[in-house]
Amino acid sequence: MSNFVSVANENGVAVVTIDNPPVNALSFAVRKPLYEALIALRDDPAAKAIVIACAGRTFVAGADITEFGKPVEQPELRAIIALLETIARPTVAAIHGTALGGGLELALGCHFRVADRGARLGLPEVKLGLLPGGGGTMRLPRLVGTAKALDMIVSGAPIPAGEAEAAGLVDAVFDDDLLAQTVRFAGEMADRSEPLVPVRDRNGRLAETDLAFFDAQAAALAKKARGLDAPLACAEAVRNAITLPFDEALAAERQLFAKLVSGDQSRAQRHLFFAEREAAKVPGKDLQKRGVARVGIVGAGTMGGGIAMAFANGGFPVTLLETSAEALRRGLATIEKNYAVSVGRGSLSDEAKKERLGLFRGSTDYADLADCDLIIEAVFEDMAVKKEVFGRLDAVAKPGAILATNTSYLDVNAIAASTSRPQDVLGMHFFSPANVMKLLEIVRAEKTAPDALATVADLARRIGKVAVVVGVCHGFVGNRMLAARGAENEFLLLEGATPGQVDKAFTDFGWPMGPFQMGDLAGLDIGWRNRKARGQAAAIADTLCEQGRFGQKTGRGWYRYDGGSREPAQDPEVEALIRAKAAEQGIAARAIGAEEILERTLYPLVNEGAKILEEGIAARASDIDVVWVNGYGFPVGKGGPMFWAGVEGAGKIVERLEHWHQRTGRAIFDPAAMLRRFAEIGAWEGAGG
Ligand code: 3H9
Repeated sequence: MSNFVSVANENGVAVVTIDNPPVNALSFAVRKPLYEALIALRDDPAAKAIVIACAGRTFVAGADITEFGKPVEQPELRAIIALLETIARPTVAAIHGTALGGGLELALGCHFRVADRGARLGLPEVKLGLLPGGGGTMRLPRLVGTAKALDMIVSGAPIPAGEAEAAGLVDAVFDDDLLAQTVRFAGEMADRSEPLVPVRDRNGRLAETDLAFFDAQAAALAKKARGLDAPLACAEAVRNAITLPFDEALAAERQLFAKLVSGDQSRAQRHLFFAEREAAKVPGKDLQKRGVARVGIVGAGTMGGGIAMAFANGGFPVTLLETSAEALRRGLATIEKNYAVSVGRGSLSDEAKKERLGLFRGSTDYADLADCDLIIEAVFEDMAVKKEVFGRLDAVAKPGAILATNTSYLDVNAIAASTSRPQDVLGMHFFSPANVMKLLEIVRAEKTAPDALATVADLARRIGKVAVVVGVCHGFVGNRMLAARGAENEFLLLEGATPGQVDKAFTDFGWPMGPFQMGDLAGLDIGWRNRKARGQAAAIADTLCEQGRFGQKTGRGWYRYDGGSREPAQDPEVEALIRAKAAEQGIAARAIGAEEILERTLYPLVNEGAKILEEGIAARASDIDVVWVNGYGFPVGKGGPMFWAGVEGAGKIVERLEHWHQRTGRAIFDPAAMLRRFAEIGAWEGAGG
């Protein structure tokens, strides 16, 4: 007996309860007493069956992630599962909440699994850059078949109890009183005296596997892995389950796990797991939150509509305001169409669509926002327009309502100052499409009240967003750093690189796409308009726009997209234009390698991040990583720009920044004081930031 594991006898059934809040992770403090309890019960005639259950809000949610990278203390999870499989009386896992990773593997060591109706089961190790290392890749396919197992293990997505029952993963689902029902179930299994077959010996489903089909499925998944090792290792391990004897396959799984857990990618992904949870801990989070029952959105365009959908998806009633009945009708029609697409794709039921649409109330009258507790402005990006909107909101909003702007660049302090209640004003910078993208930058203005901030941080979590609190500056964290990342793009072209070479350096690094392809996708006219408004110019991009080459939507941009294709093709016309512009400026073409491309784009990105930290615009380096991975596609396997900088080494980054600073004189290369200091003291040298 210990504080973490207790044993009770209920009608001849031994109930082993794990109690390790908050998520019952399988720390050493749990494994040791659990192993000892099972040894004692194995030979205890008073226990006709054994139930493994958990106290608190969930079944075991996995191995203890904080223990990875440290020496493993015995007994390991594998030893506990192996022990379970030697027990000659029925063993039953009683699952509520989530049975994830090592938790599900523990349950797979039992003869039976029963679950509460609301439970979810999965092997999410891949999201931590790992594969299930406790026999999950061997046992799950034996119950659900290899196709389903591969899908679950490579996606890492958990499935609900009902689906698990249909797939053969659980033996019964109960609507209430899980523990009592499980004890009754275990007793019945004991009384039946039927032969008990451990999951490891159930080979029927494996024999059904069509290996050629499996390999095709695995190859398709490998294509999507984009440089990540874990999804490939997952597929390899499941294949081993089909082709190798159990113990050999298990040994191979163990080796694959050991390699992944000590590698940079998993370290980076574990860093992100904790970084996201840290980012959620905004100062003042424990303050009394303001109640939010209804959300108002001003503007039903792409951004406003997406934000409105994000709240409706989270179950919040929404009032959508537009300037004219026609604009409102168009906005609502787009929302309806978006939901219809989800229904068509099978990701939303017709009933859920109706429910969500039922949450919308449209209006063209500001007075209808009077009952909203949070009002988010998503109108044209222009200070005068925003100030006018906030003046009107100030006049109609109820006292204590939070007024948020979705601005991407503008000064939230100035917007707040246009109201009589700056303490209630903050920024909520959503990313497009707002109903899909997970990132939310919450902008804290000078006078924002801590409880308003805490309320919005809490709401963000409730609508499934990953929120990061940032300070006021042009472009906040994400867009300000994006400008630094893109500052050299045209120079690289003028000096001899092609858009295709730059983009390839990015995709080889692990980004989903490079900056030029991204520009074509977003529309080059957006940046053109912004540059004109700010009196700026970009020699090549401006000319492309003058020629009507706005990107994918016009079939021409940095690339050509023939016949409506979405695949970019290199365009000799663009290359000729680049060379002509270079000649105008007297720049000779030279060969530019991938390393130089990365140095001149990603080192300025890191440098700007360091300046943001120095200025207190972001509270932690890991917050910046969360922004870049969730909002801009920074490769998860590299942990975000600041973590990656730590792996790359501050010394090397400063040395190369200085090199480019001397050569170009451009400020983006002037090393931040923080980076210089890290280089001097030898911090951030191969450790991860
Ligand atoms: C594995 O199992 C490997 C095996 O195959 C092989 C072994 C040989 N460990 O998310 P929350 C902390 S790999 C340590 O805010 P929720 C978390 O940091 C593992 N700590 O709650 C946070 O701490 P704090 C496979 C963990 O209700 C607190 O618990 N399993 C772990 O929104 C609350 O977390 C997974 O990948 C852990 N395993 O969501 C599951 N899990 O309060 C990972 C959580 O100090 N976990 N913490 O910030 C999750 O997905 C979610 O936490 C869960 C609850 C859905 C369970």
